[in-house]
Amino acid sequence: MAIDITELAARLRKAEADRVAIEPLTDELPDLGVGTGYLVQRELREEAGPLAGWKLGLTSRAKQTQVGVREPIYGFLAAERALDLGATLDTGALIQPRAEPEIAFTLGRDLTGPHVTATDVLAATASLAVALEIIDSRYRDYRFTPADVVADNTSAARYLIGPPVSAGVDPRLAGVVLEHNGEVVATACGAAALGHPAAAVAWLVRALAVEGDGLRAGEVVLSGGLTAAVPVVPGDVVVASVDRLGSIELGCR
Ligand code: OOG
Ligand code: MG
Repeated sequence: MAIDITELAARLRKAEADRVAIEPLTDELPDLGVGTGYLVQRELREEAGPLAGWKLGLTSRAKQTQVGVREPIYGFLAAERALDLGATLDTGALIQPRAEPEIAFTLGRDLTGPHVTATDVLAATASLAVALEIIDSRYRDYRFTPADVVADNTSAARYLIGPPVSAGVDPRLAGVVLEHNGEVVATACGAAALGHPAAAVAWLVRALAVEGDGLRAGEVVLSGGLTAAVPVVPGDVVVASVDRLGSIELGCR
């Protein structure tokens, strides 16, 4: 069967707009590969308006185990999906939201190329910040293959970035605490993301290089959830803390 990229992108866009989860694309198209998943994602990206940057997915063992996909992936961050500090999350706009703590990088200069390392990433970073990503798979119960989740822009939905901390902090050994309604539900450290959050960003730069793309000065990169994600419902409060980067809090309505 010929694969219609535009139709698959439309299906995902409709699921998001209607807030109704769909079955994985691979139920119908078992041969759908990750490469085709990225083509669907690219189509969504072209319609998403201005981009704030990029996101890594499934860079930690905790995240990989939670969704049963054992390879890192990347997606894009639409500028209009950013939450302001102090704002509440409208869970009614989403299907099955989950929150996860991440470390955000803001690039001070462009970074491209097939051989970029974690050291290069740290040298090009203007600031780091604690972040909370709100993911929302468009697939029922987060059931997906790597190709499905890549097509669905790696479940991206909303994100909240804390105050920038100028580079000089090495986040590898930074402790991470995730609290849900006052209870510590998970702890981690920066190294949970591919050994070093900057290594995760370097992986992204190398992956983008294959597409002739790269990071631009001013772009934000979420380096991937460091713990398993926690489901959120109205009334919940989630707090993410990272050593030397501080804490951010998100209330849900
Ligand atoms: C995939 C999205 C993964 C991360 O940080 O690992 C992601 C999912 O869990 O649905 O954003
Ligand atoms: Mg994430």
